[in-house]
Amino acid sequence: MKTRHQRYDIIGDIHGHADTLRALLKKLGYVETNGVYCHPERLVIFVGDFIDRGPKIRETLQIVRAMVDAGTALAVMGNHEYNALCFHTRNGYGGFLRPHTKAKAEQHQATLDQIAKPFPDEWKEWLEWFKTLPLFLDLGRLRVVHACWDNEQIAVLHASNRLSDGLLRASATKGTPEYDAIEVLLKGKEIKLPDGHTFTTKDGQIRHEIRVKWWVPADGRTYHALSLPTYDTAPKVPVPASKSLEGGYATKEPPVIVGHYWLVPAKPARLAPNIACVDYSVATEGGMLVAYRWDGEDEIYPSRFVYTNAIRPPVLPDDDVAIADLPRDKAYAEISIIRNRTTGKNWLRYFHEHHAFTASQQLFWCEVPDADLATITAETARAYINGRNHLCDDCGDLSWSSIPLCLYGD
Ligand SMILES: [Mn+2]
Repeated sequence: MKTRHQRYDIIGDIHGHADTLRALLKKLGYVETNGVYCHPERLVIFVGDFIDRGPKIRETLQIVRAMVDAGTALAVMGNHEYNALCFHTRNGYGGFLRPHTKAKAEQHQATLDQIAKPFPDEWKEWLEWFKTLPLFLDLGRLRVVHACWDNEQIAVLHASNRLSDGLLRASATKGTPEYDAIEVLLKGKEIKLPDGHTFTTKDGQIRHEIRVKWWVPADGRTYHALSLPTYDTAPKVPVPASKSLEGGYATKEPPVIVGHYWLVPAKPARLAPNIACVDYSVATEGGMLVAYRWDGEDEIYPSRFVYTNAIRPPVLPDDDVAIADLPRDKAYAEISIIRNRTTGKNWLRYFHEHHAFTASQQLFWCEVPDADLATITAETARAYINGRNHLCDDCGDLSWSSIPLCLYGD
């Protein structure tokens, strides 16, 4: 008889993109009840990196924590949560475990602006919650960690799978075994380039190390072949024997799902038969939030990735131009299609002065791709808006509307 396994949806780095998270959860069949997303047969596993970068960090944390507290999701720690703990923990020598340099503060700025400064007491609670997140999850036939699975480094933690104050302090000191363990699990493996070689990151920083495909044994392979993602400029000379790369991750071991690697948005693919990354840069232009639906398989199936393109608050400068005024519909609403001269995007504007809801909900907007323009008529406009993202007329922000546009008689 076939054993029934718990089935999981492993969701990649969110970085404050709460609207996109809601859209992905909905696509995966999770329904929100009393603030908690739930699926009748499945659980979510979040790979960490909830904070920094994006516009709705607090809401992201609220969605994730509500699910973890209710038992509809598990979550592991990302390097951004770890860095935040170090940034806000005093080192006992007048400074902090993570120095408050300009570069490090900038990486953390969105979280400082959105939570730490306006809600300092609440922020302390979030930091305490971060400490409850496991550093890795070994579920027997499935493993989840933010960046890299390494049995030797996991052994260093002596079965302690939480960041206690002692482990936090030890791990913040370079040269300790705890430092290496946290680096590897949460940030992945890096190797130093040969002398004279550097590469430049997306942020413009010059680096002397590259991230490597930690599951691949180094034996004889080049820096270029081992780089993750593949750096075209990485030298095509063999990497010298290096302890940190010994062995790789055996293909017979259970599948590992990670986030972290900020992959270039593309159709998600596995990295190896038993390795998948679900981080496709939701916080960058054109990015996506990705999930892997695991049903007990020992190998990653490319068909089981599910993803949503990042939903961003649109720019609404005052250079909109009407390109079509449609006749009023049966509800006698004003309907027009507007093109924004700066962004080149089209918006369907639907205004109904007798709408059943409050004043701010009388005006509905949604984006219209060029290809759909010809399909919109007075008869179809209302149906077109329903089920899409609506713009909130109060704040100009995009919201995944829980109130569909329905009028009396619908
Ligand atoms: Mn990360």
